[in-house]
Amino acid sequence: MTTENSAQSNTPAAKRLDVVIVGAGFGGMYAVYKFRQMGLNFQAFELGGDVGGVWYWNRYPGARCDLMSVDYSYGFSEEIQQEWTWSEQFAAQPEILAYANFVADRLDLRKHFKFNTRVESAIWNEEKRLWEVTTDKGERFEATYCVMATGPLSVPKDPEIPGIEKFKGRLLRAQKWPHEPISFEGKRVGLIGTGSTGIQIVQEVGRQAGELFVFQRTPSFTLPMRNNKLTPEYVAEVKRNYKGIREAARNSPNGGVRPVITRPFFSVMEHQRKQILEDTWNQGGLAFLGAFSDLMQNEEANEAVADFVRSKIEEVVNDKETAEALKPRGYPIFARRPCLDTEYYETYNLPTVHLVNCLKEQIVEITEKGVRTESREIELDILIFATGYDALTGALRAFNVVGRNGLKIQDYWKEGPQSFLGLMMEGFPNLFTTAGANGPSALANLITINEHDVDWIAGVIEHMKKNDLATVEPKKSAVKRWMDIVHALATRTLVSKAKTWWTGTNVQGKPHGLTMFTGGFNKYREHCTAAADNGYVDFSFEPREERKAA
Ligand code: NA7
Repeated sequence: MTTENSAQSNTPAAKRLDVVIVGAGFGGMYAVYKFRQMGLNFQAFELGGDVGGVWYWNRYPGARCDLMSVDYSYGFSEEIQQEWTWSEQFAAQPEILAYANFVADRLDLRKHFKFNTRVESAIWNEEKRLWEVTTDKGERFEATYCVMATGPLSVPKDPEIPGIEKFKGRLLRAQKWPHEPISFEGKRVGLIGTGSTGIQIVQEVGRQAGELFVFQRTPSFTLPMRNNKLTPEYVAEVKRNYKGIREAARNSPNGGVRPVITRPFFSVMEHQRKQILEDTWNQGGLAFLGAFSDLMQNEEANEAVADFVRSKIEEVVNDKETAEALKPRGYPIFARRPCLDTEYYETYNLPTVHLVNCLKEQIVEITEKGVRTESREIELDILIFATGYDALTGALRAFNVVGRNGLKIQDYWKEGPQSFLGLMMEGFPNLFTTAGANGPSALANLITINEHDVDWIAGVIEHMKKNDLATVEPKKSAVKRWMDIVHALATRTLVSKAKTWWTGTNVQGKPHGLTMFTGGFNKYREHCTAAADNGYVDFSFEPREERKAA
């Protein structure tokens, strides 16, 4: 056995922990709470200055969650759900961040985090059977377990356009928005990207800016959100019924209380289909999403619904050419994350809002003054990037995670992410991911998933403590079986047919393919429960004693 030799070098001695937690989003916050309840010795880290994860960083105007607030909140604490009151059906970023802060204060979580701290590496020490973790502050830790609550959307991606550094105006990134208010009044503003983020920005900035130029490459389908202020009567009903609401969420495919319909599109007559689409469109986005059961399997049904949405765009947008450019074509509706908007298409009727169709007029470069397309240079005071993320795998690949025998995560994931249940990887003992890339992840309610995953991880740690086990990792066969399930399900859905961050096609050089579990959160939960209830037979454990004797 080697001994700690830090005395010989100037490196500070590593602090010994049970668990290192990375991330102060909803996963990391709950992990801190849970592990404290379990009496574990842990330290949590966060690059941002406070709690909230993606909601800490994403402060752009219009940022809002497209899941209902009563869903997109913790269910583990009756006190918290009774004490906190949402003001809107779909909460905006400031309210979600206020909620994260409320939880952190109420449960006194902040003291467990080192904020403004980047974890640089996590390297498995085979001899000591623990993770050696270093930070950008030069600190060193040794932990039995690592919990990576690093989130699916935490590594921003700039557009691959030359000249970004030349721009002399103000460059803003939606995913790392400044904390101070930004005035767009009288300004010429450019926005690149029309995913959920870009759409939310257009609605707000389009009404404030002197002029807004929206650079759109692929149009997204977006549905009316029809947000509501919550009445005291409704809030009282929800609070009385939270138990049932959470139970329903845990047993639903989305991890939330979206309508689940068993009615296939062609099971009803044409005039009835049209009426259902009209009615659900008028009710708002979530109802429309749940109108029919087979839209992600039946291409013909999907195309009919896409046509319906295109006809709505035509009804709203006055300028024919703009309306045509805004109509998404060439990929199934809902294969890119459907956005929920508030008068997005109406914004294009303002004389100050201009759509630049990059499919016809490609961006060539970013210049000192603005954006040069194939046909003109558009001068700008402010340029906003809403160009998305190196999603799902970006955060873990961004730092040095090295498992057994020097196995780097970048190599293990060379062909795309693989794991058992999105929770653990072979060769990376005692390392867990929450809302991992092979779970339901971005396809379901991330708070529900995070709570579930932390509880499951806590179960494994309890099991190991009880049985005096030192290490756990999934068997190769289990990883293979899970990835076969994930891939088989992926072939059954039209989701794979669009180029999106869901399939990794938005980042150059990234392996392509749908690697999230598309079977629904409820099914995912069943798989995870079975993997524990069967005595963890899909995992290899090393007993503590064996090594002592060796
Ligand atoms: P998305 O959905 O990945 O959208 C990014 C957008 O940026 C998308 O419209 C891209 O067009 C566009 N983009 C990227 N690079 C370029 C270049 N070079 N030129 C023009 N347009 C470009 O990210 P979001 O932040 O909107 O949403 C991510 C998730 O956050 C969302 O799904 C919710 O879950 C919350 P492209 O499609 O590549 O043609």
